[in-house]
Amino acid sequence: MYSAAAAASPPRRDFISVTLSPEEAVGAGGYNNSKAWRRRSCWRKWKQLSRLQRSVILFLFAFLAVCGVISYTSMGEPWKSLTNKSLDDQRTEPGIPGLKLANPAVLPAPQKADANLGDYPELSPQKLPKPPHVRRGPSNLQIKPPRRDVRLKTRHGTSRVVEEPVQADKEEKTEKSVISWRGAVIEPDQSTEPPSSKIKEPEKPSSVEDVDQKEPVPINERQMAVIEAFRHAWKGYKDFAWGHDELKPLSKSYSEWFGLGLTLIDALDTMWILGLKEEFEEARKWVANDLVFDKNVDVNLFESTIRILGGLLSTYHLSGDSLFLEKAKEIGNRLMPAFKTPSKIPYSDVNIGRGTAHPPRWTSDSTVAEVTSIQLEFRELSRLTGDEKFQKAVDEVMKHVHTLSGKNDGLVPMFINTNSGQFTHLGVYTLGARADSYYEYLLKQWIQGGKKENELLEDYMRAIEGVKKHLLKRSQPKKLTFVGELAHGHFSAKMDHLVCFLPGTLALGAHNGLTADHMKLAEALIETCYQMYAQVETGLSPEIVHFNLHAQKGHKDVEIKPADRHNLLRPETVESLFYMYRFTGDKKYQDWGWEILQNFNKYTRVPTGGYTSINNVQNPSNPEPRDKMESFFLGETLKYMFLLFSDDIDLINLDKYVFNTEAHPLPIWAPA
Ligand code: DMJ
Repeated sequence: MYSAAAAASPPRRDFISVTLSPEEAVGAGGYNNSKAWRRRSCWRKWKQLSRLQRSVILFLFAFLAVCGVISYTSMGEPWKSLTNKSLDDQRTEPGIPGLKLANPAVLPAPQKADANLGDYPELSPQKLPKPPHVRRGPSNLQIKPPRRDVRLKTRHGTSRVVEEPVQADKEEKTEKSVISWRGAVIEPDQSTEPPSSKIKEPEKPSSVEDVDQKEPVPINERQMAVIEAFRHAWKGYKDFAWGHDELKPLSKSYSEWFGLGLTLIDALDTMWILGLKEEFEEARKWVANDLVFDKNVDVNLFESTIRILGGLLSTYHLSGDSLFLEKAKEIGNRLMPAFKTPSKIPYSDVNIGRGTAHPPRWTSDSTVAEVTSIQLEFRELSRLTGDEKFQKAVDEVMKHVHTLSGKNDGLVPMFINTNSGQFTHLGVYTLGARADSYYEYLLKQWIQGGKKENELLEDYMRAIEGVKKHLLKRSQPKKLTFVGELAHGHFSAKMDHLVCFLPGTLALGAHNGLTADHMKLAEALIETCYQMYAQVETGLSPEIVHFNLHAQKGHKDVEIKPADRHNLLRPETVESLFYMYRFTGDKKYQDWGWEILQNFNKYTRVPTGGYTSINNVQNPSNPEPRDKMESFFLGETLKYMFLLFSDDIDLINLDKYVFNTEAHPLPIWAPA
């Protein structure tokens, strides 16, 4: 039994103590290691040696000492760089105490030019010396460094000097290739040489002249949240859908559309912009080893142009890696059969293995937005390859559409016939599905081509007037300006989420010198697009809304029909928020985007990796996940989020790049 007395008295311990004096120990032949004894014994032994033996030992000591000094000085450098490297590994993200930067953005931490560059060849897109697969980048990203030193800047605000070789003749011959903090290739003057031996020197875009020497802006906390979201999405794709078109995050599987790794290709330049080097390198390996276009598969011309061709071209521009240009050329060539039609208006589908093309089974029509939103990509492909056929084919479509009758004050119908070349289903006008990016590409081609192609501008200006005249109305009770639709003279207050590209496009036009009026309209429309999120229970927009034209008690501006209440993780509103913030600096646009990102995280994030489309934005307790992550979530939505939260106007400078309709930046060409 447990008693209080037993608990109070400490337990008894028995022990024996033994003490030995040093003398006793030695006398007994024991071990004595005292310092004094050791010194006496050594000296006695030294004295017992002959003079010759002592001289030999002294000489050996002197020799070893000299060797030691020499080897210490030669090992110092690697040791120092090793120490620096481990410090770099531990550095934290500026502005976010304690947050370790697992993957530094675009450029690695400063290193000496010659130190440890070969340590991580597979992780470093900006290796020195130049890796075999990276040829020189496109001319628009080549900027001439100062002669003696090249100052490289990282997004973390650090900079380093790469020392150039001392010998002048070596300087001329050595082909150096380093990549700046934003991925632009900085090389000694090579602008007379083409990117690849087979490729004609591309026309220089305007950005050649501008040397970006400003200090970069560090990544902020919201951008880090985007990186985290991207990584989460990528984890799902990598674990369950690697090399396939789309992730099905709930069933932990994938869906195939073209069988071309659509998500992976769409996400390449996003990874580059976000600075996810490891992920980028892994994806690059897949493109190099596993991306095969020689397959008996039907692809949609428009979708594969904007996602695959566009994605490869922009990745080529950002990375300078010729692999992507080679792949772009291949897919470009394989898509060309689509243009072999009686009218030269391309078919919607191409079999990229067989080299045949056809319209959908039920019609010989193509969609207007599809045939008029492939131009930025094919024109750029011609510029890079020197092969005019790509540009000729798509320019012909635009010229033809320019002359067509059936428009309503610049507004186009949704279908065009591939035999007759005429618009069909006349009388229905929308800025949404099937017509949307026609308007976007009028402006963007004009910008891409150096603002010289007047017909494009004319068509764009006329179309915006058409929008104002026929499609603009204001809702009740908040008087939100929205873009409806017109069907045979009847106005419908229906607006697709897709239309939310328009505020961004209008703002881009105003930035490029078009009427300030367009900016006013952009401001009004982006407010509406934001309300399409804010007025909904989950804070996420449905695919389509209907606006109330008459005030009714208890009714909001936005009404949602049961068939329209899904959300596919689409980018258009975030895209426009990005343009609006770039051009106005008004922080409210960043705050709106931040709200949207948080709601994506709340209602569409799948714990095991990936994000999913949902069926019901009106039900926060069960948004009904659809089990699909569209490739544009990584290609567009998260990229525009990251750019929206950035205060760095040089992070894809809008005076140097124009985004295709899938958010892949392509260079603006210099005026002739
Ligand atoms: C993307 O593929 C492109 O943005 C296209 O222009 C419209 N649809 C999706 C995104 O919503």
